Amino acid sequence: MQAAIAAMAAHTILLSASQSLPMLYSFPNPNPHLQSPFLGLPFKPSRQSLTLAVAPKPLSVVAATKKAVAVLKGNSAVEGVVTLSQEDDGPTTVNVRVTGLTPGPHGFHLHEYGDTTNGCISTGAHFNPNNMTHGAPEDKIRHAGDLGNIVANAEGVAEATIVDDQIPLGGPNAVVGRALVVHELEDDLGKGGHELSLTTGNAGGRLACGVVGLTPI
Ligand SMILES: [Cu+2]
Ligand SMILES: [Zn+2]
Repeated sequence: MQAAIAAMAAHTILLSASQSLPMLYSFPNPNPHLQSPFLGLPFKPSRQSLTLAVAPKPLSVVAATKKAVAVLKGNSAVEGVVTLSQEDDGPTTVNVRVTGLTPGPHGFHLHEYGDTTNGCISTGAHFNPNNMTHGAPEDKIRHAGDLGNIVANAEGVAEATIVDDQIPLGGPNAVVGRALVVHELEDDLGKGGHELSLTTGNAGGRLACGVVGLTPI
């Protein structure tokens, strides 16, 4: 499963969890025999295989799951909860629900600092450990924090599931302690030709933000 997710594009935005689950998790296997460790060969117990079976090896490998959450708030009616989870060194799955938005797309980024001393302004610029210019999540040249847009429906609710490999919850580029920000306007993904396109996507003001913090698994 992890491999299947990792094999997908570096970044996938799916509009809702209910849509995403079948896409992410149903990969029909046309030939279940291929899953056999013996690849269809007749299995004859032998002294060698017996030895292998009892050879000392590390205790069962337990997947290292990390989970985090950000509670988004600001100076307006916009608020939300974002959960992040990562298995081992795989991509991070981000589940987003933000309410109180104007209908339509809103830029959604991981900003550098988890500092909300001066509201969302003090979260700094987009998280950019590789010194790139602003782009779309699927671009090679992008800030690590560029998560594209979330889209609010007529009720002002935006729900999305984002799978991205540049926002790990551990290691040198961990995003824990940084902040997620939802913006007033659509992120032009670096392609709008505005003077801010290559830095912020010209996504306008910061409506709400929240610091990413670890949660129990
Ligand atoms: Cu932003
Ligand atoms: Zn950016």
